[in-house]
Amino acid sequence: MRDESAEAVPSVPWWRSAVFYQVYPRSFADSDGDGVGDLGGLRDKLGYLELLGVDALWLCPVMRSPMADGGYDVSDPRDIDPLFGGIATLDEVIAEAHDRRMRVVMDLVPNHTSDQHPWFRAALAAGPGSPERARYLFRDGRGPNGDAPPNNWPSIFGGPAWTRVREADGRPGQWYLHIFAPEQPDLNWENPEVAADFEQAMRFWLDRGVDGFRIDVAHGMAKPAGLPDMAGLDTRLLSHNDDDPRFNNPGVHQIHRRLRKVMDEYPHAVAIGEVWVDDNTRFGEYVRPDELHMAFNFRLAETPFRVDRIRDAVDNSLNAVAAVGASATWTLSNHDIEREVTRYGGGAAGQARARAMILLELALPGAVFVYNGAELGLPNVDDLPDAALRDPVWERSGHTQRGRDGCRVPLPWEGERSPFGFTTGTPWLPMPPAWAQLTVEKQLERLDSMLSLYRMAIELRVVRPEFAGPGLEWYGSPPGCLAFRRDGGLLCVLNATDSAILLPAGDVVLASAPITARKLPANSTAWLV
Ligand code: TEU
Repeated sequence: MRDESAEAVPSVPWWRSAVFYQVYPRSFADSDGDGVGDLGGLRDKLGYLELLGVDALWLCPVMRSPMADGGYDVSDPRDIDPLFGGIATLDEVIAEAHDRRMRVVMDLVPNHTSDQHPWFRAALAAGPGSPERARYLFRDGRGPNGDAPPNNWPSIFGGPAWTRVREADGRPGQWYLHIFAPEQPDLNWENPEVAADFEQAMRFWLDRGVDGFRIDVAHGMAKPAGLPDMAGLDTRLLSHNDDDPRFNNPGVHQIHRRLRKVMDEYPHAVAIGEVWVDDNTRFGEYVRPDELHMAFNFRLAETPFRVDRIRDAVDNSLNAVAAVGASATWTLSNHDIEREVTRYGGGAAGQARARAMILLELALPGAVFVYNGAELGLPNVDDLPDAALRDPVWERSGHTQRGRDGCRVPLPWEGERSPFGFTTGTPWLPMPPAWAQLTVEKQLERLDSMLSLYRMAIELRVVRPEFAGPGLEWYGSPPGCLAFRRDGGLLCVLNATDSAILLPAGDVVLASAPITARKLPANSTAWLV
């Protein structure tokens, strides 16, 4: 393990332009044959990630959890779940990743715990008005018998955001708030014990050598005084707007300032917030110099393959951070979002557009987040059998919304048949037979594969001086196309029309599709210097 505390902190921190690789541990690689990916599987594949050339890994939650929401329901924030292999295996992952010059960022979940967390069990046992209940958001119900929830808030996963508990005498009692599943009770961040415990968890992992955190629902935590009803009730699942009282309350910034003080004790480490806030000014508040280092900007992931919208997303993302001197982040997908190949139309066009978009993304100034499997061009799996679905959204929506499992299907590594080397057992979600063509093994052999494109692009981004500088300038381009130039001189041209265009002057260093007679085909991107 490197002792970076002794090293001088460089003026440009490592994370500013890093390529992060998001590992969804359940789905990456399984080392023990139980069909669920684990840290041993990740350790065994670190060579693959080094070959891919990424700077850092972001591990989705691996803490102890009953797995009601794929690990985002944490029952012990200072231990690794046995399903993933235990704490010694995490130490190995960190040490080996560091040996291979990759950083490791863990996912922390401050907004809620698991309902199996000792604190929540104690809260249930202790009864109304107790200090145990004061760590969560317990309230009496409305109506004469208290049998209506305390307010009208819906859960992001469907149904009400409140569940009524049974008190010790067996009678229906208070309600507790859960913005996500009932198995994920919201913590009361006004209780000093909550912040203290979270800080303890941060130090616990930082002391073990992790290089930072992805902070789950970083726009959550703070709640409005009195928990008022939501005006203009918004019952969409997995989605919300900026005025939603469940999120983005001003008190959240005080929390981030407090957490930043802990981060500053570990100057090399980074905190990246999951911040679903649309307004640029309000988004920027999260990355002021004394709050989070970076925040996920989801505009590109929400943008269809249209140049006007892509250009808007880029401008907005850059503007949102420029005002506060923070750096941008870019992401096309993650474990909550439909995979980009599918989002861009699927099939050959979806693949071509995803290739074009990764070159666009890697040409931008800032940090890039690659979700595991994107480098293989995996499509969403939209025909999983009902019985296989695990996302709480499926049950909570009364089987009307299938949820996010389609982007969480395990990775195909090798061979001709499922489970494609992912496991020696039965994968936790079935893997499509057609993925025989998308295995790592097959794609390593072909220069024209998605994987080879990622490898070449990431390498060029590191070694070429033309990627230098924080800024970009838009460049004239024909309708349906866009072009920008980086400070260092890289020119990135995207053709989103359905016919080829003539490239401007310059040497092509990489293109997402073959260039003949200086023509950039439809649905593709080229890098020129
Ligand atoms: O997601 C938070 C969140 O708000 C998402 O549900 C978001 O609204 C939606 O995905 C937008 O499409 C985080 C995690 O990324 C997610 O996997 C967890 O289920 C959730 O927190 C609860 O911890």
